[in-house]
Amino acid sequence: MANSVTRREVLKGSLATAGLGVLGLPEWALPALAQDETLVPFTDIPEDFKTVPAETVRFLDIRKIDGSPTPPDQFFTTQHYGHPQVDGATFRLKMTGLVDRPKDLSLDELKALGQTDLVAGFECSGNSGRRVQGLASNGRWTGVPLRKVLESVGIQENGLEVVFFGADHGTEEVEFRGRTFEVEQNYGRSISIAKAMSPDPFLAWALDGKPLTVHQGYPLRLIMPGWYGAPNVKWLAKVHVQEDPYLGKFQARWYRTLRGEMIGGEMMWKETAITRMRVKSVIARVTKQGANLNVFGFVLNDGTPLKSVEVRVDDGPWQAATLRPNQSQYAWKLFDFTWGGAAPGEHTLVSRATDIHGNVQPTAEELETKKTFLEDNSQYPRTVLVS
Ligand SMILES: Nc1nc2c(c(=O)[nH]1)N[C@H]1C(S)=C(S)[C@@H](COP(=O)(O)O)O[C@H]1N2
Ligand SMILES: [Mo]
Repeated sequence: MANSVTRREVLKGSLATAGLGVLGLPEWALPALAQDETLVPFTDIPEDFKTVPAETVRFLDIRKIDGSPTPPDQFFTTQHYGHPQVDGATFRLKMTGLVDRPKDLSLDELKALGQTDLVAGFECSGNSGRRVQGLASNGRWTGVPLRKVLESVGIQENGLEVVFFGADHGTEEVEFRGRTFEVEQNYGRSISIAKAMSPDPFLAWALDGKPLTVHQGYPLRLIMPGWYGAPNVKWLAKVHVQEDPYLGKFQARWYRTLRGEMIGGEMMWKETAITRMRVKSVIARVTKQGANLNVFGFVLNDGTPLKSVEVRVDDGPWQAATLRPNQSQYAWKLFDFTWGGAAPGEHTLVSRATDIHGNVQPTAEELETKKTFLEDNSQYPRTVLVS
């Protein structure tokens, strides 16, 4: 653990005397603690971990999660081509392709089609322990159901997919049998017509009751409740209905999972697109109160109700954690676990979530047949130093 805050550094109290938490944040930036409650430091956070590694990239400091949705200025953020500047006043969403009435819709016209409000959390499919699980957040979004927008233009019978293009673009190399073509393209993702017409997807213009920030896709983005970040297209510029599957880079090539599964006694290798979130629980904060340790964390998944969240301390048995009430089907789910009588020293804590369909959060070893690093929902053991 050469790369981590060492036990010695924590013990000698250098961080405490500087008044800084392990991520270099002042302690007051954390949710209010009870008077007799103190933060228990994690010893597994890489020393060089920064929550804001670049102007357009931000990780959430998951220790700051409380019961309310993530504030926009803390919401994690990342993208491929940087930030396009879009003027909300002159903005028009282009509706093109296999539709009866192609249209350019202003924000006001979209708002007149219907309004829905949903707390929905998501993580980047590349989120993992390497980023202290900070590529995840939970927002309250306001927007218009996608179905309403599609009904207003009418989908033609031969339409198969709806493709969403952002205003952001870049030059990409497209390889074909040893030849490479350089083409300019926009960020694009697609879903089936059936999914597009289902009640869930919506086009959001607000986060936390305010217009979207530039980071989150101002003025309009797609929200796919229960799905990973990549399909949630920001700076939405064009919605295009087509007869063929969309095979753009960020749909078919960049965001892919290669995984081996035993099916009918045979190993089957599958390459799949990044869609629904795999069930993942994360221990986000540990505090000490008297002789008890309060262990707190979150779960993200595809919206399937959970059967259980369990916590294991060191080599002990799995023990049930308590789930807080859901904010919505698609909000992240928060859990608490109380551990009585922790001896001073370093301990390992790990959690695992199980949904009602029997999907169990796997261990890292159980994920070994997943060869690509996306969709890493493995159990995330945390080390803490109890004083
Ligand atoms: N237009 C556009 N939308 C995009 C992306 C992008 O590069 N361009 N990146 C996607 C990815 S990979 C993620 S994880 C989420 C991040 O959303 P956030 O910045 O609001 O957290 O945006 C998605 N939507
Ligand atoms: Mo992502």
